[in-house]
Amino acid sequence: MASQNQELLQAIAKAADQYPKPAVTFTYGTAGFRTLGERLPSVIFRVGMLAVLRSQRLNGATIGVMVTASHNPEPDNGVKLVDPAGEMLEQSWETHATALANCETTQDLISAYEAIAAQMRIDISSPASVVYAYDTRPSGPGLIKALEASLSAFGDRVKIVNLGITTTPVLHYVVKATNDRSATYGKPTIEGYYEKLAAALKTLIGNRAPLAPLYVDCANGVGAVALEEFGKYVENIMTFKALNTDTKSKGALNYQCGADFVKTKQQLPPSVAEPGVLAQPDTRGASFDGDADRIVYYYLRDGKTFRLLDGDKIAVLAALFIEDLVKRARLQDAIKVGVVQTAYANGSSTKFIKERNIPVTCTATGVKHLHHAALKYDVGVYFEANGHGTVLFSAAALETLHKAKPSSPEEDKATKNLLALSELINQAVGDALSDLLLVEVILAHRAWGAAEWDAGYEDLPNRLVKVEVPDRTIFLTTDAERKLTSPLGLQKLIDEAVAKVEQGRSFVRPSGTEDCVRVYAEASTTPATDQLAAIVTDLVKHTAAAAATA
Ligand code: 16G
Ligand code: MG
Repeated sequence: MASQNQELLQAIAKAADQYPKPAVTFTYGTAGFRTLGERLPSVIFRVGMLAVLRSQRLNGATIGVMVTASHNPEPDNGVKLVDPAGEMLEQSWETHATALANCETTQDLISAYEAIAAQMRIDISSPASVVYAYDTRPSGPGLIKALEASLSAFGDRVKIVNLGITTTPVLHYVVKATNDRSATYGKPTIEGYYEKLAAALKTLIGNRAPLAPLYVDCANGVGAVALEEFGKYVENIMTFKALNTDTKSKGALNYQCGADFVKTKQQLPPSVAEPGVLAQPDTRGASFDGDADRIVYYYLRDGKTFRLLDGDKIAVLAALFIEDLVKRARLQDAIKVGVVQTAYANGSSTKFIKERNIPVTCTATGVKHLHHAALKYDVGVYFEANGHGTVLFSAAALETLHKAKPSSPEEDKATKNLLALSELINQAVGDALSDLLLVEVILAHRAWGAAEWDAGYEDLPNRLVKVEVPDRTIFLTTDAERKLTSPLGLQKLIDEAVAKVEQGRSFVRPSGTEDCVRVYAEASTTPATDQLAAIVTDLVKHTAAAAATA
């Protein structure tokens, strides 16, 4: 075996020589590695090596590799690993990813790789399985070549599946389905996913009238491809009016469109604001982000005023609907619904949910944190305000539903609808497409338009400020990022500023994706919010500058 491993190491080294590391320090952050696409070939090569190790460590379970930079500008790209259950890579492995990515030479790389294998007693010649996909970015195909060069160095020890151009959530689904030994989750293919969603949608819509056509801004990204393909499966039930579907023109991706644009600018993309698009009263639109794992909705109130229906609004809609169904199925003693949010959730949404006796957990920013917290509920509804999210049904909840003995047609129907919802909602990760179907189904069941959905609660005015500081690593948080523990004394000053403002709330956290600190503020009025945001921003700037000169 030793000589076999030597040969393999030589093959890896030879291939790695083709992908030298540029003079850049890489970090596997909240959303994997992300930077200019042209800097990434060596990183992707090494991620391929790590994917194989991870698979080997997990007895050959299939690992996913997704090449995307989501809502970032077109020249950027990124890569992240997907664990066998379709979840984000286990956090302890992020360090290994960072370590491999930063090895300066091939020799260092091979040593670091062997060290990880030795530490975890992994036989590097054992079988592995990797499935990968990429979005529509121009740098994608080149980066995939680097990935393939890495994976093929292992010869036929590694089983490889290339899904081609598809969305992040589709890849997560395929990973989960591939590893599902009971084979109940669905066929492990892109088509399998669409079939599953379409079947669940048909069950849930039943003999209701077809849904109203929906405008979908695809951010000129891979969501356009998914929407077009999926649309064919549900032609009789719903029609999509796809906007921003240009995946070919240079510079179009995420430019003045997409969920991130809408959420951060709090306005319609110019293409959606064109006269006639949302003109009919109560016409809804939705925006995907660049890799279609985020969605926000909107409409024009009274045909004029832009109203955003963000991740918080989706969470509330979903949690209340599911809670209703659980009660109708008379399963409220066995199935507890809970909501997971982050500090960015609008205070009004949290209050609204709590007043309805639904428990709320607050976690740090980033899908993996919300996902893990949601697993603690029988049905865990998790959404970030920015539109990342999904609903997780625990194994116990599914068993309760499968074994339920309904004593009336209404109970039977509610139980079946809950089961269909668990099929409609991506159980691996938030999916803009699956979330869109969830929203549409709920609105159809409630016979609501956007205005009725929006009517539940009124968002508090809020501001998000990006602050560039000399060193963001001095900002340390606790209490799900709601409080600072460092720099010392800053939190007290923020608390004092907040106390002076009606319904005031503000927090400061270092970004996990950019070199900056983010300040969030909300209050009862817009002027008060702006003022609070400005005061806290000043506090942050002064403290950071003082720390830099100290
Ligand atoms: C990443 C996260 C997203 C989070 C954002 C925060 C995933 C897949 N994505 O995009 O959930 O909201 O980072 O960015 O986890 P920030 O740390 O720069 O504020
Ligand atoms: Mg995304």
